[in-house]
Parts: sequence; C-alpha cells; structure tokens
Amino acid sequence: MANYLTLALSKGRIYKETLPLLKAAGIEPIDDPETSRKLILETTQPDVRLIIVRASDVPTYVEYGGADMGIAGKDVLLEHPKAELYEPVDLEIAQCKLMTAGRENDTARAGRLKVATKFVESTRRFYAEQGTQVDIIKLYGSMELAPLVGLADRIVDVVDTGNTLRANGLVPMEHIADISSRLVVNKASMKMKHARIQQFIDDIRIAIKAQ
Ligand code: PRT
Ligand code: MG
Repeated sequence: MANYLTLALSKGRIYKETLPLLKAAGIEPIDDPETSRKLILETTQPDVRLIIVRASDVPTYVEYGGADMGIAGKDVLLEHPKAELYEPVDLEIAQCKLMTAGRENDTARAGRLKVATKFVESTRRFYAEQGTQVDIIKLYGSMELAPLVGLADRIVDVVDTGNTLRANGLVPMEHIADISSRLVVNKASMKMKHARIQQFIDDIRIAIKAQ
C-alpha cells in the first residue's frame, strides 16, 4: 500500500452516506460495491483506493496498517477502547443512539439483570458507572429477539427511528451515547503520508460543512 492512500469502509449505510462526501472531495469509486464483488475499489483519484470490510473490522484494518484510514461508527470504535488510532473527524453521518431497551411493561425483578448485546464493552462500562451488576450475553445480531424469548431482560443496541424496537414490543429506556461515523487514521500513516492525509482531512471537512 506504499504509495496508495487506502480507506476502509463497510457496505450499506456507511458507504451510501460517505459517497457524497468523497465525491465533494473529488473521489469517486470506479465500481459500485453493492453490485461488484471486488473488495478493493479503485477511484477517480489514482492514488486513492477503497477497501470494503465488515463494519466491526474497520478499526482492526486501520490499527494494523491494512488501511491508512477508515470510516467506522462510534459504536464500533467504543468496542475497541485500546485501539491505537487517530480519530480526527466526526463525519456526522449514520447517526443514531446507543440505548438500552426492554419489554414495555417490564417490572423490577429479583436477581441480576441479563443484558443481551453485541456492544459488550459499552454495556459493561454503562452498567458499571451505574453501579448495577448485570450478566452480559454476547450476541451478533437480532438482539430484539432476546427479551421476547426470555434470553435477556434488556438489550443494548443502536436505535435510529425506533421502528425495529416498536415492531417487537420493546421500548427504548436509557440513553448511553450519541453515535455518528468517524474518520480514523493509522498512526504510522499519519506520520509517513502526512501531507496527503492532511489534504484528505481538509477536503472532507469542507465537504461536511457544505452538506
Ligand atoms: O451488518 P453488519 O453486521 O456487517 O454490521 P453493522 O450492522 O454494524 O453494519 P450496518 O451497515 O448495519 O451499520 C453500520 C453503522 O451504521 C453502525 O455501526 C452504526 O454506527 C450506524 N447506524 C446508524 C446504525 C443504525 N443507524 C441503525 N439503525 N446501525 C444499525 N442500525 C440498526 C438498528 O440496530 C436496528 O436494528 O438498524 C435497525 C433499524 O433501526 P431503527 O431504529 O430505525 O428501526
Ligand atoms: Mg447490519
């Protein structure tokens, strides 16, 4: 990746909402990842390429230099609290809230609360700050199901419209964090490709302001 500037991001909402910012910065992918099977996308700037990875893998790729930069939700970054990454720009895209949720008419119970989530780190920190002892159950998706089948009393998940919670008879309860996507940068790249990355950061900041 020596002379390239490589940006890691996930398909779906982050890709869709990043595209206009990249375009304003003069960067347009040659292929569409939603239709192409390519995982490395060349762009209209010959020295810039995009790599398509799972949302939760973005911090790993960037920390270990598989990409110079990446775009990841703050929810994902909070799960990597010790990652050696710069986080210079809040892109203000893919906004949502990290929240606890549970069944509508849930009453207080005896014993420890069971909380199902894929956000184990944030969940641990939230309940520790509250001084509440909980048992955390790690899931990889469809968290809304857990309270319905008695697997857990609560879930911790990102919420946007709240429609998914409502459709499953759940209600949002406590607000844990406001979430948006961030640009993250590998520390060595920041030193070795400083001028090029700073230019990219400046271009992206202008694009965000203009939006
Ligand atoms: O799908 P995969 O397992 O690969 O990864 P991912 O689910 O983390 O990726 P993706 O593309 O779904 O989300 C990428 C990022 O978008 C997340 O890391 C968040 O930072 C951000 N984001 C913003 C969201 C939402 N809004 C959101 N609503 N991520 C997920 N959701 C889910 C929510 O949990 C619910 O199940 O979308 C569903 C609909 O939300 P409601 O509240 O509008 O019904
Ligand atoms: Mg998803």
